Amino acid sequence: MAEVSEVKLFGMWGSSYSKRVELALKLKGIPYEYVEEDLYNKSQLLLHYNPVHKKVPVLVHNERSISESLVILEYIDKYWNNSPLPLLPHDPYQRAKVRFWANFYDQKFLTSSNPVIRSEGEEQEKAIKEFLENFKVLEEDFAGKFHFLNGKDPGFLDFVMGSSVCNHRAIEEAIGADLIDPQRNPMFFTRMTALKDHPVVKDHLMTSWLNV
Ligand SMILES: N[C@@H](CCC(=O)N[C@@H](CS)C(=O)NCC(=O)O)C(=O)O
Repeated sequence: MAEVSEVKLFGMWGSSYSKRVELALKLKGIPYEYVEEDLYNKSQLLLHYNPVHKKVPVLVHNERSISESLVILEYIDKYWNNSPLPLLPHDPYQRAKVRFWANFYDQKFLTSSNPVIRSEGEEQEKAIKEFLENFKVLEEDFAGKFHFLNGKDPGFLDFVMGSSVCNHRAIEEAIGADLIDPQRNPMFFTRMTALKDHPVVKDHLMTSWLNV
């Protein structure tokens, strides 16, 4: 570990974005203080540390704040880089690929920006079709790849995807249709099932969170 550090995470229990950061901190064994935010009544500290987006998660490391979950994950990986458990691959091309898919995943599938839940009728049917097509694209990129970064422990993309499986399930319930299923998305399911069984995830995530 680089030096004595004071690490605080401002998060919210139901936030996939916060959850992925928590999992990364746990995996790397970084001690931190967790501060639960009420997003209907945001604390002055949250507004101070994330004046631009005013959202969780925010990581405060030795009084310096970092926001945006993907940026935070990269920071954690870079700062605590002598941990035996890297989040991103060393190879620059592979790193770029992981970042690409993480951005794709957030842009296409996460609830807040997801038109599947924000539309009705024909528009919703179109949004569901697009969701399935995008998932197919993601699924095809996984084909033939081992589950985790080092074959044993989860990495960046696993946490990005795993932290939001329960969101997909909530959307499915709301719209009354399956979005992801083991037949259509075998690679995703294999990867998420392995994630669910990983000790860090088992200890820190409710099983319903990763209901694959
Ligand atoms: N792109 C951001 C998204 C963070 C986000 O949307 N956080 C939500 C909670 S899940 C939030 O704080 N919402 C409060 C608000 O929109 O005012 C990230 O990756 O960290």
